[in-house]
Amino acid sequence: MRISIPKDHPRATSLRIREMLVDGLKLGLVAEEGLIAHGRGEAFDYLIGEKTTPSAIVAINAAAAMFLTSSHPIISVNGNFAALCGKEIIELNRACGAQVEVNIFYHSMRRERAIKNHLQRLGATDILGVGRDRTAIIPNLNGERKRVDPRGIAVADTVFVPLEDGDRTDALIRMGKKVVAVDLNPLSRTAVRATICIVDNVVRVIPILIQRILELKSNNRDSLTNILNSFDNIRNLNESLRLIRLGGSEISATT
Ligand code: PTJ
Repeated sequence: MRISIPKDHPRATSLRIREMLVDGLKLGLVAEEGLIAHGRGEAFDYLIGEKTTPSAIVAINAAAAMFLTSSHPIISVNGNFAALCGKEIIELNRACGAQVEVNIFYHSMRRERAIKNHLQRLGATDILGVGRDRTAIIPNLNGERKRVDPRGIAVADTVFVPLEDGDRTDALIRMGKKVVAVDLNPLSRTAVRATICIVDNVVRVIPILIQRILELKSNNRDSLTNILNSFDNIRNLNESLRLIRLGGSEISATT
């Protein structure tokens, strides 16, 4: 049921993000299980105060440097990401040249095509990983996610995986690829196994990431490599946990 969310509702933004997922479900982009996965994310978002933390900014900076130093980066898109950030996925593709590949856990041809059509309606031109294009295999991975496009994830040096389930991150790392993840849960296997994990809501991350890529574009390779070398994923995850413990969202009488 759709109600008009009062602008001054303390959870207004969070409720609007929920509605984007419900709309995505109705459009056939999001798996039913995607709503539950979002709920897990929401709980962690609450704990970090529903804002981008300083440690997330450090990770976004490193992710921007990673995109700009990669020769074949790929943006992997699942149902939740398509529903939450459709327009921004195209902007990210234009900002850094990374191609877009659909790769979904709860696989169906219908949903795969719906995600492709949705992105094309928003202006995407070349979407990989749909239908007969999934002829390459990620080794050491079970399930349909192992089937990827031989022009995309299979040969990528860096894969961007927002809202991931951990198995694939692990398998991609074992293939020698760099993995940039966005996951609100700093304890998840994805977060721990990724080369760079941004602990923040993907809705807030992508606009900042695009802006940072555009700002860093004119930097030389050495300075980008310095940014990457000074980033330590586990240290950054621990900083995110420390911020949660400190109370990104302090209890007050108005909460
Ligand atoms: O479209 P499909 O079939 O590929 O399915 C996508 C989901 C997300 C359903 C699937 O990959 C899945 O089940 O994922 P998991 O294992 O539940 O992991 C999703 C992770 O994303 C969890 O750790 C959540 O905390 C986190 N998460 C949820 N919403 C957000 C988020 N992280 C960042 N931003 C969010 N909005």
